[in-house]
Amino acid sequence: MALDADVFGQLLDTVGRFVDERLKPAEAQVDADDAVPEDIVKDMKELGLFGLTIPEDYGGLGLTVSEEADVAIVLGRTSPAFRSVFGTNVGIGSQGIVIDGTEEQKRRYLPGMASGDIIGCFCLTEPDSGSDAAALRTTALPSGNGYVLNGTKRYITNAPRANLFTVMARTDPDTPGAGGISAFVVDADSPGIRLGKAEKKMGQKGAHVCDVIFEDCPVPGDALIGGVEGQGFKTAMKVLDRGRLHIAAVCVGVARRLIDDALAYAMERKQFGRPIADFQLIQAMLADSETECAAAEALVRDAARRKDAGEPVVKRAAMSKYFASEMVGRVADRAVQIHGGAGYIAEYSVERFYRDVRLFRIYEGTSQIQQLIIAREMLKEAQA
Ligand code: COS
Repeated sequence: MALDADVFGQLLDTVGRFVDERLKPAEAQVDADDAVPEDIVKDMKELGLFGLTIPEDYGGLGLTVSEEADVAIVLGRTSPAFRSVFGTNVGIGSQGIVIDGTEEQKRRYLPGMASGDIIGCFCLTEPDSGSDAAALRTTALPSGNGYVLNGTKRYITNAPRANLFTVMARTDPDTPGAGGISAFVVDADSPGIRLGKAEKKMGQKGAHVCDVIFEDCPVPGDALIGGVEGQGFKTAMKVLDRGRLHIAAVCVGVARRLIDDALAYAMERKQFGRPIADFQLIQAMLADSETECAAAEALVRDAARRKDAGEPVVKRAAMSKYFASEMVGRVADRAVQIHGGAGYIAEYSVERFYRDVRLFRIYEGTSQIQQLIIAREMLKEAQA
């Protein structure tokens, strides 16, 4: 349900102030330390950021997809690592339970996720199964009243801090592909769970990923999401549809920040006796970035509005993620170019953002997977 317009307006203002006054000044330190300070995490909890999309009945704010996009655009104006702290609780780490969980699973986990006391993450990717998610090999074989998990999940965002994993695993090894996959909620302190080493990444320093290894890890029968076997792949895809819209909105916010920084630099920096913003080749780069950012924003907002109206948005979510993530890559590249030599120097935030945005074209489905989904949906529509 949508929030009252005034209440939502206040939320957006508060988040905007938090971004400008609290997060932006800490960006360089977070990048240098590869850690988001705990006092900032505490403030995020107090602001309710962990519970943005969790329904109000379970202690969250229950934002609509359009409202979530608005907030994500504002949050995009600072380092993506900050969003990552609560991003899995807002998106892929909670939505499996929100969308397909039993009432008992919702009551048990969502209030803690909304408050930030439980950090959730999403375990789909494996060493040999990335884009081909239905090829995953982790097994959840029946044992007593429950299951035993075995397998390795790779590059799991927030795993080092997680209390709860949504795990896609094969309950029916004889059924290849999507049909044999089920989804589970697994407490991180269950026996038989080991974390891999923290990976060193190109960017988004302060956001952490590692492997999650399940070795004869017992889970109770009521850990099966929705209580039905064989639905796990579909749960994962539904989660990703919403997640991809969220990431697209973040890309719009980051692009807006990069455009603002590039414009400010171009107006300040003088060459040939004039601000470089006076030169048409610089103006062309600014104009392209501004236009592409506005186009991505329109695409994301339209898809979000349609999703709130109950329309299927598989194609539009993929289009939004594809266009917005590629767009912010181009915008970051131009922002570095406008900064010239300074753009390659770590003191300027465009250097950091250039590295940070590279991930948007990869996670929650690569650009190539989005293209494939878009074209498949087009063919389905044409054949209907
Ligand atoms: N919502 C609901 N159901 C969906 C769906 C969606 N968005 N997408 C697919 N499904 C259903 C299909 O309808 C099909 O159901 P039936 O068997 O009942 O017909 C089932 O799921 C299998 O779908 P499909 O045949 O399309 O699966 P594919 O193996 O061909 O793969 C892609 C689909 C490539 C789209 C999928 O594997 C994918 O998104 N890969 C990228 C994974 C990813 O984003 N990883 C990032 C890591 S997580 S941060």
